[in-house]
Amino acid sequence: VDWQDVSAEFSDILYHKSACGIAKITINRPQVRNAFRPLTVQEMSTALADARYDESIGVIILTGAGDLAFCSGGDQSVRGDYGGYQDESGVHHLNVLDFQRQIRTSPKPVIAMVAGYAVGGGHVLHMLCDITIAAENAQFGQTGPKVGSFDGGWGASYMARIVGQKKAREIWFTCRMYDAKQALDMGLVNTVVALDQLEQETVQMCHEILQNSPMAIRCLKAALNADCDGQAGLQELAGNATMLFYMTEEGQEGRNAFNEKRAPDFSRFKRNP
Ligand code: 2NE
Repeated sequence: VDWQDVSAEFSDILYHKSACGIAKITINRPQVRNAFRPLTVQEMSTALADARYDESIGVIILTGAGDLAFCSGGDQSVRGDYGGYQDESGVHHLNVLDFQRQIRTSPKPVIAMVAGYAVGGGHVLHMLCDITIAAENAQFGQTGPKVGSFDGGWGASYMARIVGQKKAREIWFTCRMYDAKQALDMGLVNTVVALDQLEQETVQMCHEILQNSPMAIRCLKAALNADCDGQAGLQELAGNATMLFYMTEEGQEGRNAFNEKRAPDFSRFKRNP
């Protein structure tokens, strides 16, 4: 892939785009196994929003720099005593939870490309991605109960949807690590590939997705989310229905009638069975 580096404004991440429609967000803190601090999350969020609004982009890859880790979760060295991770000015954040929502509601598929450790909050991030491609050296697990933390949101409930209630409890209660093969067997990842093939295989998956209807994929993602996400999921799915309705002559007749100060005439529109 002919990646164009568009990272200029960032310090904790790298941000690349390809002419073929892929954006790649790379957590670039390999010295701490790509743990995120508030700034890291803020930058990932800015990049993901950019990819969402860039019409040339159809798929987004989320990954970590180097071969040793995708992401090791929240940076424990800046975890404060007042409910979050401290930024430069001492304000405490759990902004990764907002970023989780952003991945979830991105109408463009987000693919986790995992080499090495995906643990703690990093494990939850890969789970929230639509698809995970793992290298053979990948290791997965939660560490919260060991380090005095937990994610009882999607980190628990969505995990249980993926691996089942018994396994989710084992993963959280024991803080065991699982290799790529075990993760594949649990349905936590889509495929396992050789480390030196990781990006190639991920890009291949992106190309396959890019050939398909963006609207169909967008609606399918919202529908799959809606099954798990309660009223927020329904809102997302219904928003797509509204978007499609606005694109129809029937929807436009209502707007036109209002703007032209006349009664709407819906008589020419069929009532489909
Ligand atoms: C990731 C893991 C298993 C890697 O082990 P290993 O043996 O390959 O590396 P090592 O030596 O542990 O780590 C290398 C360097 O990275 C730092 C380490 O302190 C070490 O630094 P130096 O000794 O070289 O100076 N490092 C690694 N992970 C870090 C982290 N998360 N924060 C700060 N520094 C980190 C192993 O390192 C590990 O288990 N890491 C901790 C994983 C963890 O507990 N993450 C936090 C979970 S809680 C969370 O993410 C969270 C949440 O639950 C809810 C909301 C938001 C966040």
